Amino acid sequence: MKRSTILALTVLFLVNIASGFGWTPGYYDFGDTPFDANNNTAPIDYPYGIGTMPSPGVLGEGGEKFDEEGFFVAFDDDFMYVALTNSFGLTVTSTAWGSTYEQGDIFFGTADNTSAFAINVNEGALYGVDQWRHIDDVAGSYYDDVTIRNRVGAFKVVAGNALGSANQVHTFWDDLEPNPLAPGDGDTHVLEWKIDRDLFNWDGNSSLFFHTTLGCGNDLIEYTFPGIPEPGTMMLFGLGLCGVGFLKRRK
Ligand SMILES: [Ca+2]
Ligand SMILES: [Ca+2]
Ligand SMILES: [Ca+2]
Repeated sequence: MKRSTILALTVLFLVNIASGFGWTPGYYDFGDTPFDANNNTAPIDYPYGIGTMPSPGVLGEGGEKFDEEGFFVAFDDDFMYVALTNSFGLTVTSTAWGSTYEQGDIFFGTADNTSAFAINVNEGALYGVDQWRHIDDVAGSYYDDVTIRNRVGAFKVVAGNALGSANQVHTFWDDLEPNPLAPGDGDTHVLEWKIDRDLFNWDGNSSLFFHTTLGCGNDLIEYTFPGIPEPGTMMLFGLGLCGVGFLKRRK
């Protein structure tokens, strides 16, 4: 066997090991890792010297315990698929504060109302939202810090219409995360939902804005789905490429 062939096979083998993570028993294959740029960071500059890490950063219990670590959205013709990765699943308890905080609902909507809809994560149901509430007013939460309370925004649905079920699957991996924030460990939860697109009113090509937080406001996920290109746009793009091919051939 040539040395280059051996090298190619070795690389293939290593790639296969690296992509060993699967989304099973999930609904959609989002790729090889459940983490994205949200892992070990927060889109908020927290006070007390914590900075842009999930609060409390590397102090005390550490922000790892409260880390929201990945968020994924995809559509096919019939369904919307959403996945959230975090360190704790549906609830996390702070031993320092003696409080338990819930994972917030998954709010989404278009630019004119980014909290128009929500996946109620406890019921596994999709809601049209009439009223939502902020994070919990309990020990250890950022409720009293109005800037952060407002920044993390809608936390749970209070009133609305149940539009239908959001099929939900919750998977736990022990020590999956390779580089957790000190003094945390690598415990990883992935929550996934599969929702019938007919349940909510969306034109398919407007951007959809998603956000979710947890009851203490210690982290936040914000995600923009850019919309699905209209078939007309795809066709024009295709024609454009054909045109390039035509021009090239004429040279
Ligand atoms: Ca993490
Ligand atoms: Ca995070
Ligand atoms: Ca983690």
